[in-house]
Amino acid sequence: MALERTESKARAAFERHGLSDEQLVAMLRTMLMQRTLENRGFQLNRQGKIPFASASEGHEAVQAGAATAFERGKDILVPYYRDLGLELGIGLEPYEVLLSLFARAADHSAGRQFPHHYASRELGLHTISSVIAAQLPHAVGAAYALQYRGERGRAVLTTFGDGATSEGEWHESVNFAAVHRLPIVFLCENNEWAISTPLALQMGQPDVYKRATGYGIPGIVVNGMDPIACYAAVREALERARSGGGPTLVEAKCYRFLSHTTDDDDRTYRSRAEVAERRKDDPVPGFERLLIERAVLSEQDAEALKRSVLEEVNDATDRAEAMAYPASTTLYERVYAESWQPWRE
Ligand SMILES: Cc1ncc(C[n+]2csc(CCOP(=O)(O)OP(=O)(O)O)c2C)c(N)n1
Ligand SMILES: [Mg+2]
Repeated sequence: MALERTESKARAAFERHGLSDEQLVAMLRTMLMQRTLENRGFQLNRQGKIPFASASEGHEAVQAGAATAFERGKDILVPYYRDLGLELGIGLEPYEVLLSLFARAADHSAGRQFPHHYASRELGLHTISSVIAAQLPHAVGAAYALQYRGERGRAVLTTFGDGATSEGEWHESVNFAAVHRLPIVFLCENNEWAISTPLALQMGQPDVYKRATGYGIPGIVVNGMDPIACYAAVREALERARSGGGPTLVEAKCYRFLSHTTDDDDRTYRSRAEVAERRKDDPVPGFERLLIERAVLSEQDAEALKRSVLEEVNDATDRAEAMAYPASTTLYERVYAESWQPWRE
């Protein structure tokens, strides 16, 4: 009886924005999967098995929240390179991630895209470019197409880092979307670093969302370490976009815990003390603790969840590693649509 009362009190005090237990556990699973896969990428790189992996530790909450607000089969995602959790959250499989990292023939692009640069028509996942802010005019173009074709109820979600907001394309894209009231959400994952450039050297005032005022669109700021708050902010913005209310700029304040990629060494430009201090806000154990405290899942359930994620990643690693590299005779395939060879035209 006493236990029941405690449980119901915990549940009553819990702002879940309409998310069911199943959705909350699915969000935690996506976050754990993202963390485990990123870890695997670094391990495989250090073992000399793959040339490169990127790192999104610290971005799990914003990405799991945004992915839950995204409507599969309707919305279009135009992400940037640090969005593994968003991609997993909308349906990308861990095995597909490993195929990309191992650059095997069975990968969507036959191992010819940069690692972690996914694309899927089925999932509404636009192909990714590593050129900073280059995705934004594409995202705005997709939103313009939705509006032009009168496809109501659909929206584009596009993401970028704090550094990307210094690019001309960022300003042009936000302005164009604002002028035409396009169905788009601009989600900034502000992790305070652009490789080795700190926020203070990136912009004169550190709140990206405030720029929305200058373009005449709503701007929202959210704690990027809180997946439920991120879900609520992105959902509100996507609903506005889908219902003809125009664009929104959402800024999620997060932090990049690891080096920029496996090719970077962040010890050369920031202190271990800074990183250790920010780790106290780590959203993955934080969300797990919250869900246990609020009786959404038990400690045993959480342990089982972590075991199942690790088993899935181990299995995906073994399967992907056993696959063949693409044959050299297929060099020109799966680069352009329908294996088009523009240099032969
Ligand atoms: C146009 C362009 N300039 C520079 C680079 C090199 N570069 C790759 S990632 C990066 C930092 C971007 O930082 P931010 O937008 O904050 O995203 P984050 O990596 O922190 O998530 C830079 C400068 C690039 N890829 N494209
Ligand atoms: Mg950044």
